[in-house]
Amino acid sequence: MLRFMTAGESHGPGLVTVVEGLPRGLEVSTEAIAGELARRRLGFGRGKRMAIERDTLEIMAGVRHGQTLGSPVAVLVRNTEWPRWAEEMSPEPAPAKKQVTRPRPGHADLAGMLKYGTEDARDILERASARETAARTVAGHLAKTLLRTVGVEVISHVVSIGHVTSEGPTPLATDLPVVDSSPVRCFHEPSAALMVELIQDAIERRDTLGGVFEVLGYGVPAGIGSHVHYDRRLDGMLAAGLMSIPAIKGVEIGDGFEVAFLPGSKSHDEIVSGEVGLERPTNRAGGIEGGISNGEPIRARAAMKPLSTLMRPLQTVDMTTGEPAEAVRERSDVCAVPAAAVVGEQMVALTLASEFQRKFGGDTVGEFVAAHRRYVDGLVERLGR
Ligand code: EPS
Repeated sequence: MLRFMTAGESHGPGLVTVVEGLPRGLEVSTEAIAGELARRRLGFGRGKRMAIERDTLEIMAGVRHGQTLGSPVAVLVRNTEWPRWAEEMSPEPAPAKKQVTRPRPGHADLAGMLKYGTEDARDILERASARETAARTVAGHLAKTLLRTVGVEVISHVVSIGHVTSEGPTPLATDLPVVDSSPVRCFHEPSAALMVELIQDAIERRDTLGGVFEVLGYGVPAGIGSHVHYDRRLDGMLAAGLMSIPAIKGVEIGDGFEVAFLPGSKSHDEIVSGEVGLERPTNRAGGIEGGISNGEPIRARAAMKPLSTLMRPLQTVDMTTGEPAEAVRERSDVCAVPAAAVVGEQMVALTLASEFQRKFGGDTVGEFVAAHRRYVDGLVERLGR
């Protein structure tokens, strides 16, 4: 099993990721991790910080001469903005100069202040910030690297921003560079242009926008996940992973919400005996039946709410005076759906890699790949593929 943990505040000195459970012999490079981090920073509608800050990273443990050792991998991503925040966020004892006392509706601010007994929302918002997803991206990149050794690719694309929905087809794994080159990571250029227009309009109105993204997992064989325990169902684990991304309020697997409006005759994927074994003419189930992958591409969507930091602030209460007030205006993004989609890839990759590890195990990449090969060969034999 693969486990990971992140630590770090948005404006602290840096983010730390520790990933445990990777086999020995996985090829890892600082440059490749940096490439993944750069993908998360893409997207029209992100704030000023993304333009001025760099993600400088250092592998601190678990890798030698470009390969994992089998020990925990630790990576540090420094916040290059730290010098500007060194006093405000200092770990040394000192009173805070400016407290954030006007919680933003929709943000973790108020609930966190109540939970932790503080009148300074900075203690909450620093960790609730989506900056943390940079650390997850490091872990997700390692998970993807492991999955690639057995031919699995995880990609994402933006399906909608606000009321604009993509008219395009579902991208294949090889289409990822095209998706990444879109300013909103949408696979249909005319729809992308409309999304950019809508975000531009939101910038001018000093508002924010949410949307929906889809994550696709290609090359996942049948048999990942389980129907026997509620907490080992692949759909449940994917939903939890995606829902854990900041600002995500809805998740569906395959045609999830749509089939709830249809009869059974139009909701399932019939099984036919084709030329190369069993085939499914459709994939409404999103590659998962009964909590187990069925060999079709994994398809999961997540809905992101509009970000709760508005430059035209919503009504709130000042927690020190109890008086009505305007919510605090922290620097933020107008739309972060393209970035969230990249984070969605990481959560799906981490979930899949963990389940692959559970099924195929091994202390070395060689053992992992061999166990996967044996299993897939067995499937091919049984299905006549
Ligand atoms: C974020 C607010 C902005 C974003 C940040 C997430 O931060 P700042 O207030 O420092 O400009 O830039 O995202 C990142 C730093 C990142 O790396 O994704 C928030 O409120 O969640």
